[in-house]
Amino acid sequence: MTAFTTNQLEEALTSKLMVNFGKTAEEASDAEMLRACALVLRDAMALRGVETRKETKRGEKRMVHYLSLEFLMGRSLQKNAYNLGILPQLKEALGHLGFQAGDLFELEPDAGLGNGGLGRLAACYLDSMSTLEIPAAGYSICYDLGIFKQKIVEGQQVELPDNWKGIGSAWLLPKPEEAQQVHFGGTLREFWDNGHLHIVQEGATTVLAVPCDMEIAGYDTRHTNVLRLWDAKSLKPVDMSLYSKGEYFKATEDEAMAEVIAKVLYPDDNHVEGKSLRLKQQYFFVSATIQSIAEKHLAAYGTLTNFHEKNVIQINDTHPALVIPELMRILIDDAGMSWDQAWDITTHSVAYTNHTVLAEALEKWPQDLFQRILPRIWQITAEIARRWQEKCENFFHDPEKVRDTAVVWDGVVRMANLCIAGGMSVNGVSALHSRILKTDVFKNASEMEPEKFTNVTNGIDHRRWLAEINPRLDGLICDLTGGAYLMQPQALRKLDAFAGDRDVLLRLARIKQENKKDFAAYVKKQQGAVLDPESIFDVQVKRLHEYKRQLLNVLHIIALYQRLQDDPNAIVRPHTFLFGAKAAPGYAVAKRIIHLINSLADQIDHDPVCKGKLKVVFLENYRVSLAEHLMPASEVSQQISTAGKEASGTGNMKFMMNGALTVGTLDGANVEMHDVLGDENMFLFGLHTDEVAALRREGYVPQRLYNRDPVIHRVLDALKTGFRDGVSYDDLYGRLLFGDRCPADEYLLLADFAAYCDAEKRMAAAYEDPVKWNEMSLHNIARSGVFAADRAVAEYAERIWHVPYRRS
Ligand code: 26W
Repeated sequence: MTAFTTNQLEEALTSKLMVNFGKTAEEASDAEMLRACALVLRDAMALRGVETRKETKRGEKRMVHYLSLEFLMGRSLQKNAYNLGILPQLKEALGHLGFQAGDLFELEPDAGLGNGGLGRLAACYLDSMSTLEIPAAGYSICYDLGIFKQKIVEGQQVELPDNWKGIGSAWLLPKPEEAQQVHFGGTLREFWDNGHLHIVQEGATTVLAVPCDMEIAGYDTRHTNVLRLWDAKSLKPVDMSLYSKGEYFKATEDEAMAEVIAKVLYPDDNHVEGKSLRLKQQYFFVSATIQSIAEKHLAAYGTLTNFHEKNVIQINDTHPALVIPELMRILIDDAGMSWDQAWDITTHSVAYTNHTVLAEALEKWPQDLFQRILPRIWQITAEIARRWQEKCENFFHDPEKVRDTAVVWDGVVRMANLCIAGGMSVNGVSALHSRILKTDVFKNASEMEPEKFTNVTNGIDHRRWLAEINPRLDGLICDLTGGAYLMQPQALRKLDAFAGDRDVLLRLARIKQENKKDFAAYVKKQQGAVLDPESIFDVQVKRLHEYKRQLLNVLHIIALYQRLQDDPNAIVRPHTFLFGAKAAPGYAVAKRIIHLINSLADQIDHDPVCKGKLKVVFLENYRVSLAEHLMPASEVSQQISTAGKEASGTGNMKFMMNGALTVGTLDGANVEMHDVLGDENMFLFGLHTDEVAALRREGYVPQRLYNRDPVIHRVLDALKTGFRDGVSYDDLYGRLLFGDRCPADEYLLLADFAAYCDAEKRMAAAYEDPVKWNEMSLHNIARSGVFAADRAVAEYAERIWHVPYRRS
């Protein structure tokens, strides 16, 4: 069933090079060959995509539409070759043609159309939906610029534009004939005709949405779905009358206005800005998407009355929440349905996933902005809000609860409440997170509509995050248990049986060692830093946010450093702390923490006492492709958020699957990791959610800890003094002890500090017993199957989407 033999691939690549670049393989550059590879694979996938859609139509199957403002796809060549089952053939063909496959793969830019967890989750789910043969499509914006490239200059983050489309666009197939029009602004005119009230939006600005499709091939199947990325174009041609008058800029003004919508991904993670361009982006992609779905549905069934039977729309957080009023608009204004019928269809089509409980991340739009940009959508939203509020009033008879659950209140539109009102399902992304939604964040709404609330714990694409990136470990697993785990991740459990097998543990240790060497070579090449593969690789990689507590990790390293000052023999095992994190460009505190990590790294590098004992490295520009090099080489995974704040985490799962041991709090999916691993296979520490709440109620005073605990005292003082670069971190010191327009030590770093140091100590001690360590590592891999995206997507399919899927 393979798509290509080596020979066929060689031929296809050679002719692609000739047709596209007028070159032979000998003449072609790496970049040209990379493009040729992408085009050859894209052709093969496009063919399968056509077959898949035909089959979906023929079988009148229900289709899943996954809407997300972010898809953090990373690279595609190796992944697609892997899923098509032609990775070895591709490598061989490239070799014959005089190219090094590894170099070519490394040349591909990441498609970084996302910030962090939410975007990467969407990418992993696309893979599983195709692999499980679910008719599905993803929808987003075809940003010109993805997440910024991070450079570290003199210890500080500098953002550079991420122009990924040069080579990256080879995967995209533009479909201009399927373009949609999206209208902004203008005024509404109402008139009666034929006993019907009609509403038209006059004087609106129209933007053309042009789809660019990226094929998503499943593993071990011909099933191929599509990720539809909307590009924004101006409808109006350049105004030549202005142009001929010499007003060149004015002539292209409309064009520039339209195209700015798809210009750049907002680099904010867990923090809303409330910018009008962001609202325009949301409506742009939502409207284009729903129009395109409705158009195809009408073409297939001739009516929208059965829309909900044939379509389900999953919205990735509230960012696409406008699907609810937009679908209502299409059903009422375009299809002429009554409000009640339209509402019935909408509330049986849309499902909402919440990904964060942070108050500053919950989307709220000022009513006047909303109304100005989306006048008709505002009308519909206001009517949804009015009816929902009436229902809440009749249910609660409590003004406080009515206020809390309202969709529009005090001139503000609350998107999460809109999703609860208009959705058929609301889910959190880990057991703990879903419980917090029910008992805290959405307590009142869940009392009214308990049946809507559910949990689907996140999962990751284990074929990418294990098999593809860690071929040595994949080899060991296949030797011991066969390749069944690729389609049945729970089969990894069989590895548990080898925990007592010294040979297996030794092989596992060697694999990690080899991976560490590879990673050290990679880092040397990328940024010149020298890692000692004999040291512990202790890693914290994720977006930089105070709740994720990178600063707690830093405080512990400072304490270690100070111990080393007192006693140069305090550390026996060399320890390398690796950080990788992008800070939102406007998040000043996060940027200060990055600077601090680099100041500390520099101090340690220049202190002879630390030589061969302690090292800190900040990995520049953390992204999917860097994570792919890093995960197989990691030994310790830092998952240390304040309990109750991390919705799930998915990095934690990637580390576990690659055999790293977790130092973590009982937060997000760490709780479920602990359920399968027990205390003995991870290093838990810190306050639990209820203890966090209790401490806050009592009144948390971090200064007391500072005054009482000499270690904390000395560590914090070092922040104030700073390091050899002369930069003082007294702002961070002040934030921890006194707060700064926020509570002192809002995320309870000092409260958890002692417990954290102890956990690191237990971890370091465990490392000294390699047999024990590797046993634990093996258990982590063995029990990670439950965190496969295939399991998560199967749960969505069964409990929320009600669509069949391939079982193996
Ligand atoms: C509007 C600004 C904004 C942008 C992104 C607000 C909120 C977000 C996301 C919801 C933040 C995010 O990525 N959340 C993460 O989602 C992951 C996938 O479910 C979880 O594993 C992480 O715990 C959660 O932080």
